[in-house]
Amino acid sequence: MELERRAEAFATGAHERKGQVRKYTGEPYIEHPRAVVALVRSVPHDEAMLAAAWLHDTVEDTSATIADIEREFGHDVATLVGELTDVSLPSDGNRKARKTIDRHHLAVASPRAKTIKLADLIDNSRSIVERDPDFAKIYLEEKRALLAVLSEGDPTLLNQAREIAFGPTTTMVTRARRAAVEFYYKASGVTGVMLDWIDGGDATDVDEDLVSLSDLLLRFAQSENVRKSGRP
Ligand SMILES: [Mn+2]
Repeated sequence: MELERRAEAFATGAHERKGQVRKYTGEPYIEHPRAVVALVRSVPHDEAMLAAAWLHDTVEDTSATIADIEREFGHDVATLVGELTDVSLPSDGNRKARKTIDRHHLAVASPRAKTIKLADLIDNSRSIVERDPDFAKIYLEEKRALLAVLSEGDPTLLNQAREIAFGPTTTMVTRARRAAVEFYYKASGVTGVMLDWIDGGDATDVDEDLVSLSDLLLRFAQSENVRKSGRP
């Protein structure tokens, strides 16, 4: 059997034997790894990443060990699953302290593992935002901290995760700023000026609900006029 199908079968069996179901919906737990696999498949990936996506919660949630994964699926898959397995212990303190330890573990993980973690974060966040809006506030705050260490993951999934964790408006502003910088570079051949303007914080007072690319460019042009002529 090919690697991915074996990983699917192993994960399905391990979560089933544990009687594990998805929180909120009660559906078989394997539906979560299945959704994570689909997200990883939607971006550049390799077979080991798909296998690790199926297996990513087995060591954390079932009796399977990293040694089992290594024996069944080899070193590469086992390394990825290890990178995706929380290392904190209940004795490490409260939820916040444990989350900090696990975040540091992910910060040093490989870009491939970070891509799978982004997919995991997207699927979990979607179900929590839908089913448990009260808990979502704390949860998304944790996810925002986590995203800071996942920027080497796949850019498409990073963007999707950011949209969930920060809200679409902020992402739109970020995108508009990036697009504006590129547009300005291409149009003028002058580099650095607009980036300095944005980095200098002059763009941050833009009302996030109103900002658009044309609005941003207009504001930049106005600030340039002020800078060059010394008057508005
Ligand atoms: Mn998971």
